[in-house]
Amino acid sequence: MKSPKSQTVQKRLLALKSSFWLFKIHLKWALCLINLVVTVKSEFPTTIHFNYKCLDNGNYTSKSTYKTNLDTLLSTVSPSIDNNGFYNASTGENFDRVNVIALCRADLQPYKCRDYVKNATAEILKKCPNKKQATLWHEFCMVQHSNETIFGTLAYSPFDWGYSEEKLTNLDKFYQELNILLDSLRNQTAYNSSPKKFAAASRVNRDYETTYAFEQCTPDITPKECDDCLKNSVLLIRECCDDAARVGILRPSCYLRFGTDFNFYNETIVEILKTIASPMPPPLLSPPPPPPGKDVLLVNPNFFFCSGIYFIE
Ligand SMILES: *[C@@H]1O[C@H](CO)[C@@H](O)[C@H](O)[C@H]1NC(C)=O
Ligand SMILES: *[C@@H]1O[C@H](CO)[C@@H](O)[C@H](O)[C@H]1NC(C)=O
Ligand SMILES: *[C@@H]1O[C@H](CO)[C@@H](O)[C@H](O)[C@H]1NC(C)=O
Ligand SMILES: *[C@@H]1O[C@H](CO)[C@@H](O)[C@H](O)[C@H]1NC(C)=O
Ligand SMILES: *[C@@H]1O[C@H](CO)[C@@H](O)[C@H](O)[C@H]1NC(C)=O
Ligand SMILES: CC(=O)N[C@H]1CO[C@H](CO)[C@@H](O)[C@@H]1O
Repeated sequence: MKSPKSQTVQKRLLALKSSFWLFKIHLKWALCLINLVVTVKSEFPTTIHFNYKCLDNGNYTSKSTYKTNLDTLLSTVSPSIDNNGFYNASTGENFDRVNVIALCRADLQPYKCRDYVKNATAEILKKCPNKKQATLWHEFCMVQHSNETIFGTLAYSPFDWGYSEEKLTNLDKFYQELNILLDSLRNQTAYNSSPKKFAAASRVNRDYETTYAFEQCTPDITPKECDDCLKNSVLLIRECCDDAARVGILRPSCYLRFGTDFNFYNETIVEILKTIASPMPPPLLSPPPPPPGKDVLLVNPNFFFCSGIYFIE
């Protein structure tokens, strides 16, 4: 990993900066309205931010089979991405083989996922022209293409981050509280049994009204790998981001974001997905009694149950 500190100056105010200013404007209006309406719900930031990394591991030329394959493959992403917001596919043979993975943030409606992913697949070609390997994080989705196999592979890098101008105060207390929230979300994200590997929640603490956090992994890695990926992202928080009040850590295999006061995720969808996922019955609650005199593979039903859902609250 390269030293995150050295990039701090250039990275300052990256992705989350203008959403913060938007938020401030919203907040002013919200404060004006607060006597009139009981609940003031904030909206998603309207500005779409992009982070991307073009890898210097091979170029393709504009007339090549590789380019044709890449264009073809990227054009299938938006129409084919599933309702869980995940897509992986490959096309071509040998040195012309292209692989792609796309993942939408779990709190998006499918039609928005398709729109954003369409935009992201077009952007990645613009941002990383002629590059065989590239990763782009759109505000609401991630697209990655490579000539190497990427499906089912835990990838910490390339990685990137974004953070706000607004700084935290009372750091030790804040990070202590934040870690409780992030650890519990990490467990839920990695070990929940739904096809969407994510968790989101908020936590009230003394100095900041509320901290909101969101974690997600691509569904093609193991729970343990997801857990490791997010653990690494948590460790980066205090190194990358100047103790900012809003931070996003972007990796190919996992996504982590938190922010104070402003709820950046769609709580309605998060709640719906929680109620769908929570009561999931363990698949083998009462296994049939083994027929006498035969060897059987005993499966502890608690394994399924315990590796299932960890919704706290
Ligand atoms: C991907 O491209 C790089 C650079 O052209 C090459 O060194 C590498 O072997 C390729 N990988 C595969 C799996 O073809
Ligand atoms: C790819 O092209 C860039 C310039 O666009 C060049 O600097 C780089 O060395 C090339 N990489 C390879 C592996 O040929
Ligand atoms: C992607 O969307 C952004 C704004 O949301 C827009 O500025 C950009 O032009 C779009 N890119 C493409 C390739 O359509
Ligand atoms: C996360 O889950 C592990 C077991 O899977 C458990 O030991 C640990 O206490 C859990 N942590 C939290 C914060 O829930
Ligand atoms: C959140 O999701 C709900 C339910 O799908 C939708 O009606 C609402 O427009 C979404 N909010 C935003 C800000 O996208
Ligand atoms: C969910 C999904 O599309 N999975 C596919 C990803 O790619 C691998 C390898 O090409 C397939 O085996 C999976 O079915």
